Amino acid sequence: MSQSKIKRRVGKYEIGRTIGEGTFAKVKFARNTETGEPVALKILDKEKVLKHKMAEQIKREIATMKLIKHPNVVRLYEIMGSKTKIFIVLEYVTGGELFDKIVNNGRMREDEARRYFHQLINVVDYCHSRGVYHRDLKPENLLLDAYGNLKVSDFGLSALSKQVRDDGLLHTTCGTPNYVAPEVLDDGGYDGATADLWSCGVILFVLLAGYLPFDDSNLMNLYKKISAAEFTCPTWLSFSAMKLITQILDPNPMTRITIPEILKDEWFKKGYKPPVFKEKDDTNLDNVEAVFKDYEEHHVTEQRDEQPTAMNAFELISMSKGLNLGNLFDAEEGFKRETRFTSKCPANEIIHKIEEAAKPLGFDVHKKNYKMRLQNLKAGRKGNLNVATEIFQVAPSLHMVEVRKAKGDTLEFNTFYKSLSTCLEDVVWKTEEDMKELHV
Ligand code: ISQ
Repeated sequence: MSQSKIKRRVGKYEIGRTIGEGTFAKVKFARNTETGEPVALKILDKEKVLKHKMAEQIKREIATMKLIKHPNVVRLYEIMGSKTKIFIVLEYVTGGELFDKIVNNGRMREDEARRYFHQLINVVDYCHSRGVYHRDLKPENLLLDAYGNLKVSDFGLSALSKQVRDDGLLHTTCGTPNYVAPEVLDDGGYDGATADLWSCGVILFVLLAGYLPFDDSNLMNLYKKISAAEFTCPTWLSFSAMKLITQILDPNPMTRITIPEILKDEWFKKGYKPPVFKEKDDTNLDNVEAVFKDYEEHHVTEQRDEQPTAMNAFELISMSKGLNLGNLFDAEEGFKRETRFTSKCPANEIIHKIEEAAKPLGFDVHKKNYKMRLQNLKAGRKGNLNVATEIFQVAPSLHMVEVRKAKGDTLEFNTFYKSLSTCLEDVVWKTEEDMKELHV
């Protein structure tokens, strides 16, 4: 027999496999059931977030991402909250991580690396112009879309410029050490803009060399190498590429090359195209504060959604009257105690209509997934009539509804079914009688 599929849903999103996992968040593939559009759903546990005093940082992340609408940045579409979780709905990109290309194919040709570097600098320039510093630029945050364009993700550690201290500098140390600027490791306070540029320099080096400029199994030695900007360029690097990398990987943030200077650099300028913005703003981000609070009216419903049991054509025929004569007639009374009809309405609508029809007839209605139990409150000839219904999916837009007497008098069941089918006139497509006529 066919099996029913358990699907998890959050609001209008149907949740699929896990595509990423971090300390505070899990990222799952999901699909918008209204539009069919795929999304990446970042799921945060509220309790964990509050326990680690991360709420402010996450609110900041969301506020930051709201400001960022760039073709090379993963878009934030929506944020939702349930009693226990926060859901961040993000653009889904299919090209994997940029650095998987290096892992699989080794270093890149200069033209290819330059194209990604152009896109990265465009993103960083755009973010900085809005007072947003990424502070965690690293390989895992560099994704590719289906066209091979860069998509920078995860602004989890970004900070708005208004959060700087009196000295005008940022003070949090974070990020993977290999990509982190020396002044960030020193923790004497740093400028987010020049620190991000250092990480871009490390990324460019890796694209062109195929390995890291600063690496050591010993963390102290790694810190020393980064602080002294102790790296050697591979022999295959062009002079102009080497010159640019050396100007970016300058351990002194005060003399490090700036974005306006990079835009004028000889190696960088080759084939440079400024970004093209063609944005439609369909984001729904008014409720950032609300999802963190315990306001039930703002909570999205989370459900494990049991789909109607799928049924193939063979199963459908074998359930129909012509082939399956068992249990259809009550031996004592000669009346049917089980019948079926087909419907072209969605399963939820069928359930709603059955409920609407049964209640005025004096039935108490219990629903569980795509099964219902209708209990007559008044006792009949053989006690209270109980009717069980179940919906089976035959095709995406065709359902079969089974209506069965579970308890009580069969004659009463037949009378009930007659009244029910009158109320369901616009739901029923073919009754069992219609189907019997088709068979003979
Ligand atoms: C978008 N698309 C694919 C994977 C992702 C992982 C993390 C954040 C966003 C993503």
